[in-house]
Amino acid sequence: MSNITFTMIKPDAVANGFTGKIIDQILEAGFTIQAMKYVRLSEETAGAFYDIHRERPFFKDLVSFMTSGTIVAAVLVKENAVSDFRTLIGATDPAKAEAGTIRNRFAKSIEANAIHGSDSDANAAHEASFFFSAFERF
Ligand code: 3AN
Repeated sequence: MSNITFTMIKPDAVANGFTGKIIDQILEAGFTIQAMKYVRLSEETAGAFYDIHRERPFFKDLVSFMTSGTIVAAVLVKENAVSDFRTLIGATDPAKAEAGTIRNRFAKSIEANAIHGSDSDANAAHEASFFFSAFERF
């Protein structure tokens, strides 16, 4: 069972002023924050992060969206973190996300979907170390 997951509050949610509300909902759900920072992704960094989607039709738009503004990257700790966090954020498409989930409350579209959550323990570990050095994790 995992105890960490990696998240990004995406440019749409940061620009719309939802950062505080989203962090509050994450803490209320029992997660603690091991690391957190503002980041502005370059095309290269966003492309590397989403490398598994490189062949997908939405890849170019995804990179352009993720580099369009500041994001908040964070490593979160909780028992069963990956799965519980996916439940908390809701489906990729906010129109299909359950009521009360972060994407249901704050996302506008499948692309501008407010927040990222790792989809496996292996990816959580990889994504956390992609963004944070050991000195930035507490
Ligand atoms: P999730 O973030 O729910 O794990 P993934 O990993 O399948 O979803 O997709 C990564 C990101 O790519 C999504 N968060 C979303 O921003 C974007 N994305 C996924 N599917 C689509 C799609 N059909 N059209 C546009 N963007 C998409």
